[in-house]
Amino acid sequence: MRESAAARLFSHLSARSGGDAVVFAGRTLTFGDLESLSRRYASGLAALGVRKGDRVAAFAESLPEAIVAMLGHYRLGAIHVPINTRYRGEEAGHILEDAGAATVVVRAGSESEAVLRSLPGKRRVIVIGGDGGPGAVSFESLLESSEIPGDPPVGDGDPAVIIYTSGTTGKSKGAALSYRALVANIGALTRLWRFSEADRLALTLPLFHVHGLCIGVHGALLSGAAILLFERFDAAKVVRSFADQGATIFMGVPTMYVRLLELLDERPELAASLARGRLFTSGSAALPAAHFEEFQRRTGHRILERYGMTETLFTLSNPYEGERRPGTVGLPVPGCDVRIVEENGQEAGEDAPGEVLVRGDSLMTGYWGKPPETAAAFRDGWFSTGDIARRDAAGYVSIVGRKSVDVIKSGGFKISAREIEDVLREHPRVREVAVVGQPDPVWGERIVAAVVLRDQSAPVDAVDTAELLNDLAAFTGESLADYKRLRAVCVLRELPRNAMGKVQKHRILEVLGKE
Ligand code: MLC
Ligand code: AMP
Repeated sequence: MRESAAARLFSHLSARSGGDAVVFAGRTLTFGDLESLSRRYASGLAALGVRKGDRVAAFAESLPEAIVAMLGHYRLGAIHVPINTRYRGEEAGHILEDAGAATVVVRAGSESEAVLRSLPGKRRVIVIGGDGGPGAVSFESLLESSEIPGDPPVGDGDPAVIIYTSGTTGKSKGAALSYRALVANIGALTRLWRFSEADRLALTLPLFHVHGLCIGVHGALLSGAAILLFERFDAAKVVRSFADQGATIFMGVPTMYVRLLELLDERPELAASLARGRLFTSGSAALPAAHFEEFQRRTGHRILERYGMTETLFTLSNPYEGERRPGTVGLPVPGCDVRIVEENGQEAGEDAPGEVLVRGDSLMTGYWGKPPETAAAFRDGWFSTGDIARRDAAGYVSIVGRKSVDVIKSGGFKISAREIEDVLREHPRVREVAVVGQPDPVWGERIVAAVVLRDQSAPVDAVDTAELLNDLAAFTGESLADYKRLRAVCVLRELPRNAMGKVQKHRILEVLGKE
């Protein structure tokens, strides 16, 4: 009988029980430890009443416990719902409500714990590294339970995780990803990239998005590689992991490569440590060709760029052995069908721009609890990514833009312009506002707002924009994550609109470009 997808995820836990699985701050968990701890945690959770299909949220930083928790949730058939730890009350509260997560894992003393405690509603809180406190359960106490026996009670099509992602609408939606999608796609991608038991992956990406959680954690589980886990990205620590901890792979968003290159500018001798690595990959946003070339010049490595999306996982990748072309995201990953179509649905010709449509096992089963939104995201069984791309004669795809101006990508985080506009409209000084992503060399895009003030008594160029920016940024900071902070503001007499009254955001970008 064919091994189930879940069984494949767990296979190295017993087969490589003595091998390093997660190394974190001087602590090492072997695959055998992951096996035993996840069985104990699952059994403790079951005793609390958590059942198959229940959603359990993890509002916790990158810690080995977060990986144990995820595996424990899988063992029960509970659905793992990671939450961005930069989120403030409303953002996190929305996910807990939308997913119907009655149980949440947090770290004692963290900002997430404070955010969680401030939220209305009753839920079961599991606290890592503390005694639990009033009304909470200590994570460590659950590890004292006896090991739950047997295999995860799940089918390949059951959801393993729900990952929340912003879209063109204000509030985030949860993409439900099945065991089949995770194992088929991450298995294919990591085979393509030759992940093996000999690898040690320096993982500094957060564990609440598909980049870090799916390629990072699931890729390591499927291939038996070790994870060198970091609580946050730090360029110097990444270099040290190659020098001292035997790291062989680093995966990053382009902003992380900017930081690594800045460090190499200051200390060129560190390039030798990175040169020892086997593979450097980039994704989540476009890697400028100049960074690719500079990194190669310094370290000898050609960064392998690939393309993905929460809803589809990873559908295009440069080859491991063939040519890695800067400025492109390569060719379809095995198991993924990729089309580039014009507005009328016809296949775009060679080098002609069109929308990327994707089909295959890697796709989400749907947005959690949102059948109409799910249906709207598909065209005849193909998922519409909203990304605009071209395919060259050799089949290499380049991402050249996005259909919606309301989606911003900054430092690899997806941000909804509408969500920020909705908050800014509540500010007493703001009559109208339009938020856009302005191209930025470090972040890819930075968040900028064009504002029409209620008080029109002063000429627009007499407004103190530095003061206004501080005021508006402080205001959004009360309810939105730090990375959604406005980085610049311009004051207009009125927003540019077309004949239908629709705000023309590209014209705002033109105004900003001239400033
Ligand atoms: C941090 N800051 C950001 C930011 N991250 N600003 C804009 N965009 C971001 N992404 C700001 C903070 O608000 C703060 O601003 C200042 O930077 C310092 O904060 P920090 O926490 O010290 O920053 P740092 O740790 O350096 O974070 C940078 C980063 C981080 C690049 C490491 O953004 C990151 O982890 N990005 C990865 C996101 C990711 O995993 N995406 C994958 C999505 S999945 P101030 O003003 O308060 O000082 C996906 C699919 C696919 O996209 O294909 O992979
Ligand atoms: P997310 O919804 O956070 O998963 O982000 C997915 C989006 O990130 C995609 O729709 C693309 O817009 C963008 N993206 C991912 N990888 C790349 C890449 N290599 N180049 C350009 N854009 C990318």
